[in-house]
Amino acid sequence: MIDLYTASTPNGWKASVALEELELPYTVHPIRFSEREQKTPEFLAMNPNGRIPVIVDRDADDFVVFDSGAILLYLAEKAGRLMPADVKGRSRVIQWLMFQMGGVGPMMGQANVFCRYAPEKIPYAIERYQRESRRLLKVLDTRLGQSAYLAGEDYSIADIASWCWAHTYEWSGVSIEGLSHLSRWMDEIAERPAVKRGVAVPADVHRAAAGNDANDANDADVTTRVEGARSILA
Ligand SMILES: N[C@@H](CCC(=O)N[C@@H](CS)C(=O)NCC(=O)O)C(=O)O
Repeated sequence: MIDLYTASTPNGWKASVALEELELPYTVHPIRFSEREQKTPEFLAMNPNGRIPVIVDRDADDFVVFDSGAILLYLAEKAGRLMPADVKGRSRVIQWLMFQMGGVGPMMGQANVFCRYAPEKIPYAIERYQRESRRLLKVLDTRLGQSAYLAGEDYSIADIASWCWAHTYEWSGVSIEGLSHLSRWMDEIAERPAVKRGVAVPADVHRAAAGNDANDANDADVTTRVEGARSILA
């Protein structure tokens, strides 16, 4: 069993989508940013960076993995799927995974912050991050014009990593007009049952807890889960 500490964000979805694709059993522990649960000593003991996602593999001596790219690699290697075993195939997956971790995610994240949340609208910052995000999406589009998936003909963790960010393009105010290969790939991946289940995490946990709408999360139950996690970590 794997414990997943997460929130409903692109980096969080990478872990839940991979767990769903790999059909690995896991327990979700929603982390509330509003309560700064990702900055508690207990959480920082798992991830010194104070960010989600984090997994704890209870079947591997409570081995902790933080950072979404490292989590994807760990899960793929553990399950022996979503990444080829041969050196070149593995390298192709890692190249596109690194491309996402160092580029697509950080740039789209900054575009989102500066166009949506920054108290002061700074045109230079908004344009810089949106332009760079669009450029990176164009790189994905060019690649996807050459092969079905980013690392070749097989769906891999590289696709999960980039899809979780790319499909939020509107959120960052970035246009995908003219990027037909990217659109084809985004639409196709969005239809995967495991992806649909993965992006509903942890909202489904909230919904189940509240017996109601995702926005009406039962805080008591969620707190119980986090407290439970804390007691495991203590
Ligand atoms: N490099 C990290 C970044 C993780 C990250 O930025 N997580 C965000 C949500 S997408 C977070 O936890 N934000 C809360 C905070 O910054 O305190 C990864 O890929 O896991």
